[in-house]
Amino acid sequence: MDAPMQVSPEGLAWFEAARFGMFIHWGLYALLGRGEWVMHNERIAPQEYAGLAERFSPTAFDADAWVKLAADAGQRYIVITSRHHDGFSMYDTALSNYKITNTAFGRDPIAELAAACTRHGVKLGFYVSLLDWRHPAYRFRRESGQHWADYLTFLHGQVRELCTKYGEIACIWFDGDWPHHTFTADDAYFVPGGPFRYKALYSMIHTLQPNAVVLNNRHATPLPGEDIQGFEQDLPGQNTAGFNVTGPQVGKPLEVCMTINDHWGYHRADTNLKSARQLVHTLARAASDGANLLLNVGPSPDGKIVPEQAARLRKVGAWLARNGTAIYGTRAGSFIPTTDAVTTRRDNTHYVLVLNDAQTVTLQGAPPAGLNAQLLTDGIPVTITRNGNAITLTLPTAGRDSLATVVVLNTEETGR
Ligand code: FHN
Repeated sequence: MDAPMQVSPEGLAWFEAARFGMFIHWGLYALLGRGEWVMHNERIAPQEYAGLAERFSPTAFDADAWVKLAADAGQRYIVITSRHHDGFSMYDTALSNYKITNTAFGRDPIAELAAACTRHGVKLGFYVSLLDWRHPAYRFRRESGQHWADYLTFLHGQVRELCTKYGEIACIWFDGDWPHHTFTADDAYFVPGGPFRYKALYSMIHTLQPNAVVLNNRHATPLPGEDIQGFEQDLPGQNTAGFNVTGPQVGKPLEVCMTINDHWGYHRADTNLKSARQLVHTLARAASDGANLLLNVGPSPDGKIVPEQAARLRKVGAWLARNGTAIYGTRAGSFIPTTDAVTTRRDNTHYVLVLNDAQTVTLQGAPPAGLNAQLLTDGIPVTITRNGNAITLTLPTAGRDSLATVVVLNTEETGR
């Protein structure tokens, strides 16, 4: 019998209901504090870059503190970089000596995170870079005499490790194969030496971890075996960052990944943080599109989640503690999203997430008669006025939430 090629229905349902996750970009690059692309951007030779491993000593790393923060933020899963494009493994792999357990730090943070995730009821998943700026069989085949098959053995072997060493996982999140990107002399060494053998890779994951979803951030329509369609730095259907050239595939579960500031990896000078209000609005818009939000933090080289990022996450978590029923386990909204409001839906209940401070909000695509409306948090009634296919809600002045106010609309309608 052929190996299963998709996640189990239970795994997919869990992932879709989770709606909010923490992305963590953490690696040697944190030491330089100029983002995770610093090795390429500043043309640092692999040997020189490897010197960072001698200095890497994140003694403040506390897996429980990280996972507790995610839980406090209302994030139901964590996706951490097991190996980014720089080729340094952040766990105790048997397939490379270029790894965190060979530094003075000597610990396996991913094992510690896996244990902490179990303690705090958060799921753990792994980012895996397909691209490797250092591996002899990826970048230096001519010099090393190694072959593309050697890289595939390494890559598939690492994925097997991640699927077998750390208990049940949420996902494997691939990155670094970008079919729509035009390579130039500048980044010619990014080009893989052959196919990644996705069918075998995905079958292995789905066999070893039947409840884990596979996502490949190829900025393209998902391939067979990819369970989720991802969007980078944009909501589904938008393409302000230039990555999302293909629109959302109908019926596919979606995930948006986004930075809190303008970098994934730790960047000392990047203080352009999105506010808690902006983050709540992005989470609401993603949920109203039927998408999860995987929100990134870039921990510092000493192993701490940057306090300004943590503070924003806690504010989002406090909002979710009041309003999470409008986000978790919901489906995309039935009303047309506007700049003022978006909606999500659970059966016959619609949640209107009001994103401005105006007293009225108008929604197009009104459901049938028999509607009633109230604020989610304290049940204060909201007035509904109909005008053809539109409804206008008049909100009370009391009970408003400075991040986003949720109105519950109940209808007798069935189905979507
Ligand atoms: O190049 C990476 C980047 O460093 C980061 O990991 C993001 C996360 O979605 N993905 C790549 C760009 O597509």
